[in-house]
Amino acid sequence: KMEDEPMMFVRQAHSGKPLSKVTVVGTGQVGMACAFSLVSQGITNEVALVDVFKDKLTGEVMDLQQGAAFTPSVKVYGSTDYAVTKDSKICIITAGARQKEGETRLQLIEKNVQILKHAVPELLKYSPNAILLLVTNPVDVLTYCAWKISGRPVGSVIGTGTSLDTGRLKFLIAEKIDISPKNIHIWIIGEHGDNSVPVWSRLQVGGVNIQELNHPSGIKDPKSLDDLHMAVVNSAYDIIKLKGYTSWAIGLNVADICRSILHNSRRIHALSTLVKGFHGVEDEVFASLPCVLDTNGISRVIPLKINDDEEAKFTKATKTLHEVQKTTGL
Ligand code: 6V0
Repeated sequence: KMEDEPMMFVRQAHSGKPLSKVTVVGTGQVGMACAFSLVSQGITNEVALVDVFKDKLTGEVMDLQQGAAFTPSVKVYGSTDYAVTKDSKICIITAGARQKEGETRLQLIEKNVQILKHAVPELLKYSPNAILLLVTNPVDVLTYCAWKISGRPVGSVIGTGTSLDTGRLKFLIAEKIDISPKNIHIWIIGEHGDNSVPVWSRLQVGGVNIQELNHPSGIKDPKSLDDLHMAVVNSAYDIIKLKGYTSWAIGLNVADICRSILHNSRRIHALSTLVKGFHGVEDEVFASLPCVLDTNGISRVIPLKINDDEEAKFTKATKTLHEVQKTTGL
């Protein structure tokens, strides 16, 4: 008889399970690439979207929800009201102006600081312990601003920083020598974008140092390395010229960072954080270094050994960033 049959679908009681909800603020090209990557890979089971532009937001929410039959089980919803973000573990900020053709990242600052002054307190009102993950440009300066506005511990306010630059470089090297990008060990540190610093002295492929690598592509030739870095620096400009914005690589990158946090993975990513005390930096400035990610955000910065030339470029970039930070008055 039906009554005697065991219950097949017992709902688990909610027993203080760690939070895994992810909020994405800004449903433009970048925000939606982040949301799509999170949903399609099932990195979280709940995504909340926020934007000021209601029609676009509603359309994006409907469109993504209607993929539910084809993805891992993820709840997607959105609102112009930040109440929808309640109890988020991670809040990703992609809202704001993006570079127009020929515009630099640093030129975006004024508009985007204003957005943060509203968004950060609203997010923390509903998720006081959330990790803030900044994507909006100029990402290093805005991560510093978000940290100041938030009053949160430094490890819980993170910028994507040079994780994208590093990923781009891994891809370009991988293509050149026909090895998976996952086996290329290289860091780009410092400022995301124009003044980023590739740490060539630490480049390894499957444990083999660059100087010992005899590949027919001549990859270890300094000119070849310089060209690869220039290609990374020009990536955003080239892609913006061709399609108007960049989205897929940053979306995948953000999802990968969220995975590391939500899985308490202790993986290392190049992220924007407070670099005072590293490589001779004395200013309270945000820039990228390799960082360990766990469930609370950045737990440690890796004291990477770099050569004098790399250190000089790193400290020069932090000086510029510090000057720009000061203009925000935060
Ligand atoms: P977009 O497509 O113009 O989207 C921006 C979105 O933000 C729009 O939907 C706006 O309606 C929304 N918005 C504006 N003001 C607010 C507000 N106050 N509150 C909520 N939402 C708001 O831009 P796109 O998505 O292409 O780029 C977003 C940002 O990401 C830009 O600053 C880019 O420069 C930056 N990127 C950063 C990268 C990185 O590596 N850190 C990489 C790519 C782009």
